[in-house]
Amino acid sequence: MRNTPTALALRDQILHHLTHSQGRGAEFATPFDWRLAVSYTVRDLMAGTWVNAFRAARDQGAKRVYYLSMEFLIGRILDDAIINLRLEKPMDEALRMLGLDRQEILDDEPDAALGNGGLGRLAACFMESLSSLNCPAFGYGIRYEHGLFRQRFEGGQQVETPEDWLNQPHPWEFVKIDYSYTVGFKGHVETVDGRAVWRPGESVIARAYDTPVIGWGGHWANTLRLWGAHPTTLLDLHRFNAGDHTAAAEPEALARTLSRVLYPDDTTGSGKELRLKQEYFLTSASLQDILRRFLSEHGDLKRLPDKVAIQLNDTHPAIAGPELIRLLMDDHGLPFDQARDLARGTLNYTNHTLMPEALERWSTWLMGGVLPRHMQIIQMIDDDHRASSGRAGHVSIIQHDQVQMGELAFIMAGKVNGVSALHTELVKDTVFADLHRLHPDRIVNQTNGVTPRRWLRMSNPGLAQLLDDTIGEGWTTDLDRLRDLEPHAGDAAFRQALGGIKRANKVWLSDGLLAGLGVKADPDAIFDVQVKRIHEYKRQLLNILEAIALWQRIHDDPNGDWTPRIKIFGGKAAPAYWLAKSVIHLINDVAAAINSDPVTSKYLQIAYPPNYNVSMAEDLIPAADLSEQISTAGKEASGTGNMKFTMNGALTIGTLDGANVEIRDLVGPENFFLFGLTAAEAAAEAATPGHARRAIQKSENLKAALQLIAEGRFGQADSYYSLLDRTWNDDPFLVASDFDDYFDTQRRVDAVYRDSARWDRMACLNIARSGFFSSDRTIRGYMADIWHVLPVAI
Ligand code: HBZ
Repeated sequence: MRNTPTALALRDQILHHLTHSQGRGAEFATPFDWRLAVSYTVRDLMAGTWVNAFRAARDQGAKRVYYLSMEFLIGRILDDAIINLRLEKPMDEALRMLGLDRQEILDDEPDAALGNGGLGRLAACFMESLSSLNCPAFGYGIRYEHGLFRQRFEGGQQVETPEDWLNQPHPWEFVKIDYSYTVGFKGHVETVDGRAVWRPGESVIARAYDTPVIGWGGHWANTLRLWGAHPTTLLDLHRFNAGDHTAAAEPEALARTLSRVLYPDDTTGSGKELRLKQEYFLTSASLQDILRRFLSEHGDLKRLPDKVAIQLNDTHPAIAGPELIRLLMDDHGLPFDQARDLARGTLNYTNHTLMPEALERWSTWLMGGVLPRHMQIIQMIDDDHRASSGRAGHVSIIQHDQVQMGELAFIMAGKVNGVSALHTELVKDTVFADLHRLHPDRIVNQTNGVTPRRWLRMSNPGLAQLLDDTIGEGWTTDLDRLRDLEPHAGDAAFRQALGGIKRANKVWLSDGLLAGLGVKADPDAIFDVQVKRIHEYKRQLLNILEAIALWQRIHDDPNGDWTPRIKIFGGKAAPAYWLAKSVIHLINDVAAAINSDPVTSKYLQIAYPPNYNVSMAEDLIPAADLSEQISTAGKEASGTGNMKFTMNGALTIGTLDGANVEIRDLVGPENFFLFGLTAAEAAAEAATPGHARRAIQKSENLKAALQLIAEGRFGQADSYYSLLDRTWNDDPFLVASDFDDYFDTQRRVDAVYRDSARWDRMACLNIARSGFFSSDRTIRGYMADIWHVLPVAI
């Protein structure tokens, strides 16, 4: 067991790093210098555990988990590391001794925004849980120089600027220059002595940059290994000597584009060659690294499935099937059948969406050009699968000259999982119905979860303290213990304490909103929060239309007994997703009109802070009263924000979609504001011609709200013609059909909020019953049902 250092020792180490790592004297140091000195001090305390954990796994011949993901949305590292190492108290004291402002130091750290949204953040929560559970694991990803773009608003519209977190030293990483692999592209395939030999036309070097991920208590640390792309030759000396200095640096520039930027499309794929190359770059480097480690530890390739479990985070690394077969056949001389079986014994695939536009497909022309050997192997896999599945030849990986990555991932996986109970059933019934009939045991469910260390202990220290004092610290690693709070729901003093913490979080957020946006949020108003990517199916439009309708009702009766509310939005739209961008514009235009209305401003305010990211979520979620989870039923695979809100004592207004279904079952229907069509009803409604127009005609509130937009009451009407046209004539996500039920349910929220004893009781029960949504539970499920991996003791 590690000894916790004293405050004095920490202070001395920070001063040591200030001099010896930053080269600064204390009197000249900026917050940046101090933050780096503090980070190096904390990193020193993780490194020993990290090295020992790797050694223990190796000495015990343990099976390891490899999580392959194009995204790891980790956010800031420093505070999380301090908390998991249990350093809060001595570190606070050390910073005080040095006269430093703790918050200023923490806020200096840029977010590592190497992801778009839920899928990337899930990978980050999983990494933390794997370490907290002593499960030997590596996360493999790409070290993007530019993470997800920064968002600004100009005239209410989204403007994107590049993110540049690596434009400064990144104190957490260790470069492992000896772990470098060549990754090839293009070229041709030859047959030499009866064996296929791929001669790539281009290649780059993948270099390992490691970040330790420390678990709770500092007992174990795994590795997040991010690949940076480097040229095989640094400089074209020929061209340099000929005087063409720019062209001489081309190899470097070309290689580095591979790890330059994160693709900002989430549910809409982009189909670009560079993206395919990035996917292969990640996959090939990771598999080469995995095989190298396996061979050095175990030797015999037949044991690969006993020692290696690989998880594919969506289809983005699905080229892993053909790549692993290629390595086993072409480099190690195994026959196809054996290579296929070893690959299938090792690989598993998680599906995160049913949205047809998100299902990856590559033209055989592009795939054959960029990865000619893989195209041959995909053909072999496809033929083999068709031959082995009897007459059921109707499932093909290659269809209409396209390689379908979902089918490829499914066929090459031992297990395929969905991310909530409802989603998994829909995966069986829709996208993979035919494959499910052929392989009825392959699809399993693993409902998502979130790490309670970051999402409770770190982001809501007030609540964490109350929990420690009331039920003990055990909840941190065993979130089911939150159940012990249930008896306290009837205790007025406890409820008051809980309400007081929420109010303090709201005051803190109000101050931030006032300083940052000039929006005045009354801490006694309902803090109604919708934060997530902007997407039609997530229905931010439904929320803002409800705001317009409510504003009108308040105008009708300005002396009525309205419940004050502030609606807070956060989220980015994919840069090419015009309708989503138009929703952003509308929210900002409506906010401008409503916030400046003297008649209604004490009852209704709207705030949309730009550039929503992990750090902003950590400020918003603990201050929320109401969590908006209002996607069209059947469209949101799971959601994970919904879980964070529940744990932090917000009540949910939501549809029966994704993990909302499980949240409602667990917290109890009486503690959840349900509205809207079910998944089956929604599918039927969407298929009924004229549904939108009919629903709008029936709803006075909605018709009037749409009318105000069309009249130009919010900015210029012509900005919103496409949005209005889509709502009236198409409305595939059923904003109109669900509107009245949503509006009425919001009025029920208003009424319940006024009874603060009742509200606080419901909030308490939401927290008490949220234990299931710990990512520790999710990871235990993967370990038992998919990976067959055991934890390791040091
Ligand atoms: O994955 C999300 C789901 O929408 C959400 O319901 C679920 O909770 C979460 C974790 O399972 N999906 C994504 O976030 N998807 C992406 O971010 C994405 C990124 C790049 C793509 C496609 C999708 O090319």
